[in-house]
Amino acid sequence: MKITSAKVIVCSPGRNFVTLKILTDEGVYGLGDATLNGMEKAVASYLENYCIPSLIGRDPRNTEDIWHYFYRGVYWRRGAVSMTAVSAIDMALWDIKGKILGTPLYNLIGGKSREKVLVYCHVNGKETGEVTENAAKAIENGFRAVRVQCGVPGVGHAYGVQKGSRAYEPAHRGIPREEYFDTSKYLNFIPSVFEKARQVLGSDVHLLHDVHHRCTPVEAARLAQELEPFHLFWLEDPVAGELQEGLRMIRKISTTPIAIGEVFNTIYDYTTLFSEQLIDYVRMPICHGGGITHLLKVFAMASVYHINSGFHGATDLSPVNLAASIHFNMAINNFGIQEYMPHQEEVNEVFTINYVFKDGFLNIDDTPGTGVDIDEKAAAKYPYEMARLPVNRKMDGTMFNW
Ligand code: CS2
Ligand code: MG
Repeated sequence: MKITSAKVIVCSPGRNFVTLKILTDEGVYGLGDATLNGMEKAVASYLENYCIPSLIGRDPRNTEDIWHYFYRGVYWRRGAVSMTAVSAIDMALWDIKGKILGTPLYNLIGGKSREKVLVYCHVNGKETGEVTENAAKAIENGFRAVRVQCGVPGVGHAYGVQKGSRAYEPAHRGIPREEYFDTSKYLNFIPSVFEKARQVLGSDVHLLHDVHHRCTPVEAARLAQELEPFHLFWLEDPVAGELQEGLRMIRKISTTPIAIGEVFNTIYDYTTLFSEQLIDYVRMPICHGGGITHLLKVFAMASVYHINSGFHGATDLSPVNLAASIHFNMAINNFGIQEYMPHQEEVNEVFTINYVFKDGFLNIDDTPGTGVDIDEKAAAKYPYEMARLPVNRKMDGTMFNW
């Protein structure tokens, strides 16, 4: 069996997505998600100009060797752009493997450890009352876990809180916007939101919060400590985490569970975090963290240190990635939770999906491979439009030292 061609499909049904399609001499093809929010064309170009020419003629079943060829065989290893490309290749090859063996992806990586996958949704609001009202609605709609983000008094626009009733989307068309943030106002305010949320919502629902890497270690430690009485499921990306040792201070001071790494892309971003047990959940998603092949290794290591999965699942990751994540979460022993934000309607015109949300969980069917397909004609109706994530400054205009 041989790879005969591969193509990169860039489309924008509401937001930009990059999909890799690998075709074989047996007529079977596989799909991989290569979307990197705000850097879509960089990944597409790396795939088209550098990866695809060396994929042609290889046996698609050799997932391990091909992974090492594209990771270790490349002089300039790692980095978000190249790892997103490696992830997409790997995902597409596992999709092919499932299709030729006639079995869903989860069967290839351990079978089912569970029948369905616990998810959390996003809940936002301009102020505390709106947040608790929206959280109550989400719980009524079946969610058992909600991520709570709130506007901060005195901070014009808090990242992670959508404007008006539009679907949450942090990227904006055109060049990056510059936004302003005040960490001390944020730190003084956020614990009161969770105090209110617990009063209104009770103690059963899982509450999560995303700091979006906006604190230094000492600020994050204070926040984790002050949120302790409200028993969060996790505090996400409290610090940027490039300096892995920075997490030690948070851990020493608080028992609030920590999730980190939606912007990480290899196991080497986690070695200190794992071996010193500085975190509880891994955020690195399949489409940015080296695909199925690499994440199986990451989660084998995480399991030794009692660390669980908590994959990134915002709408800027495509349905191909979400389906692969559900399979992965079904199979591994150390599953924690999956982020789930339903995609906009137009996305379903382009992608055919095989998962469904019910009573707080995602369920997936037993279509061979990953189970998601793309309609290329529909994709062509939605051409790429540049959209970028914002840049953040302190109120006085200085760039942050996060
Ligand atoms: C966020 C994302 O879902 C999350 O946890 O951090 O919304 C993130 O801001 C975007 O995915 C960035 O592309
Ligand atoms: Mg996040």
